[in-house]
Amino acid sequence: MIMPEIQIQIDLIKEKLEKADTVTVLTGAGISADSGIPTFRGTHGLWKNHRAEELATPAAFSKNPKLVWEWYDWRRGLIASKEPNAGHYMIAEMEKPFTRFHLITQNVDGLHEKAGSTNPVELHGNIWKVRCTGCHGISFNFDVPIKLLPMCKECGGLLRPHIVWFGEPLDKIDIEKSYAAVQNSNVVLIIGTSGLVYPAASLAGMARENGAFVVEINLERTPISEEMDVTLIGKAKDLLPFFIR
Ligand code: BJW
Ligand code: ZN
Repeated sequence: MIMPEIQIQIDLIKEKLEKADTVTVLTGAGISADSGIPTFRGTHGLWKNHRAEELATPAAFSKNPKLVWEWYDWRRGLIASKEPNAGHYMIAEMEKPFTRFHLITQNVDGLHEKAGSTNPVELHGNIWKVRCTGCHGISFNFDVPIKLLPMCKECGGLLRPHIVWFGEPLDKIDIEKSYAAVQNSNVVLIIGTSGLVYPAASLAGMARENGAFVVEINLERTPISEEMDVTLIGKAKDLLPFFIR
């Protein structure tokens, strides 16, 4: 049973999507929460009493690479046991009806591609890739568990997760693609992100300034809700099926 005020919001979003030819979706950890992957913030985001913010930094890795790798190894094991949910599949389905469709994700779990999305921009990297701290070579590594500490086959250097940590720059091409996508979209959907981490959090405002109709789907309002045309409160996996045409 859908509340009438939510139905009005859904109908408005559907109308905007009907008329749109360029659509961008930005996702965060909330889309994968429905697959059983914990989000970063809130009480469920803790790992052995460490907060993600304490582990996902270059300083934490320099100080204690084993601790940081143990956290990533735990997360890789968890992610490997999970499957995409209806939300991921609906987003993959949304690629079809529009002339241009862009998917930007802050997630590193690879579940969008597993659900069939083609070429998502992975703003914060990918947990299945490793990067050498010596020669900077990037490769896939799907070992679960991964042998700690992992070393580079080319130069013997220490490998790190190919993930963007706090204070590190995002890939220039990824960020340019993301800005161009939101600046040229008729509709932008911001799904399951707390809107706390920049520059990803700036994409909603940028979209709105450029005339897009901006929709947020989240369990609760966020610091970027003010920048939205509509905030739909609910689970991504329950709400996204309304927008398939
Ligand atoms: C559901 C749901 C359901 C639950 N359905 N919803 C401007 C202002 C202030 C600060 C900065 C700024 N610009 C840059 C900064 C600094 C910093 C930053 O943003 N800090 C803020 C926290 C204050 N940014 C950076 O450092 C970035 N780098 C940078 O800017 O570099 C500049 C530079 C240039 C040149 C040289 C050097 C530097 C890098 C940011 C990297 C973020 N990395 C992380 C960790 C690595 C990934 C990993 O290990 O997995 O990425 S942090 C973590 O947060 C992770 C996430 O991708 C990211 C975003 O989190 P997300 O996805 O929003 O998850 P949650 O948990 O926060 O929220 C989940 C949401 O889902 C909640 O709202 C729920 O309600 C909802 N939800 N279930 C729908 N079923
Ligand atoms: Zn190397």
